[in-house]
Amino acid sequence: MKERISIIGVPMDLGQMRRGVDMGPSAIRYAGVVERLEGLHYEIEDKGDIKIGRPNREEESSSLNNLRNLKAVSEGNLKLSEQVDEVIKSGSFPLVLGGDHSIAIGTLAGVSKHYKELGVIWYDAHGDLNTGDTSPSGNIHGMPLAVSIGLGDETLTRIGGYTPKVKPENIVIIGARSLDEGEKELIKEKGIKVYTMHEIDRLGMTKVMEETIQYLKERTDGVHLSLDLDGLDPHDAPGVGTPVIGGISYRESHLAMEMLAESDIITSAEFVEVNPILDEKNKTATVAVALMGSLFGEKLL
Ligand code: B3U
Ligand code: MN
Ligand code: MN
Repeated sequence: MKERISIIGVPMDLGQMRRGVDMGPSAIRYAGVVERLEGLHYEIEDKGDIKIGRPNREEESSSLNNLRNLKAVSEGNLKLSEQVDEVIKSGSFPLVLGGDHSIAIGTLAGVSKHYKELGVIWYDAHGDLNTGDTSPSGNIHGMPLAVSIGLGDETLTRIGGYTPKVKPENIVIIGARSLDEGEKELIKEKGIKVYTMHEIDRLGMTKVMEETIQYLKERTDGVHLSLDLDGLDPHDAPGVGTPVIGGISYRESHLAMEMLAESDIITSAEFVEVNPILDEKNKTATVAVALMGSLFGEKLL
């Protein structure tokens, strides 16, 4: 792991319908992310928040090709990709705070320039593998993984000037339990590795992480962790826009982060979908910060 971590906040709420997730970066800062990581002896640079434009009334009410707020989402992601790129060039570890999951489009556009075989761990209740054609909602936060493998609207897939960002065989999805039909087909067609809740229950998180780490070590030269807090059970992370019961527990998630820290494979990370308006006393942001602690090497003893 690098010695310097650069935090980038992305107050994006336009990739979905519930307001409040734009306050995620503030909630995570308030929960003490800087202090927590400084306590682990990292040098922390907080780069503040990316400015996200507001769509005008007309843009907000119309949705071109089933892609809500396409213009503002793509512009925000372009800015994010440039910042992430700069952070990596400066020798620092990019830690991106969301915001809804549409921001993974920009993060991956910035990260993937630096790796030949970028790996991605997608920790999420959802697949986020929709395109405008398959999406039931038109919400771009349900599309970023599809975009990163080159599927969907060019405005999104071409951010950073190249596509795709990631190969399907370099992706591991963990925690899936709400997949749309089009996403299931795509997973099969592209051979994406998925540990649904069924496999997590059956194998246990230890085995799931051992296999994931081994799989990615064999084929990648850098791994991005994209952690959607709705991957966790809503009991442990209630402050998310689309909670799905039967999720990964707080303890399993800590174990997963600790095993990633031990493996030393993670080269960038983002924590997304924290919505303080839907939360209980900032619990979800607090959980996010605790998981970051484990990811960056915090130990119980
Ligand atoms: N798959 C659905 C729901 C969804 C995706 N991501 C979240 N919810 N958070 C969709 O709208 O694409
Ligand atoms: Mn997601
Ligand atoms: Mn999700």
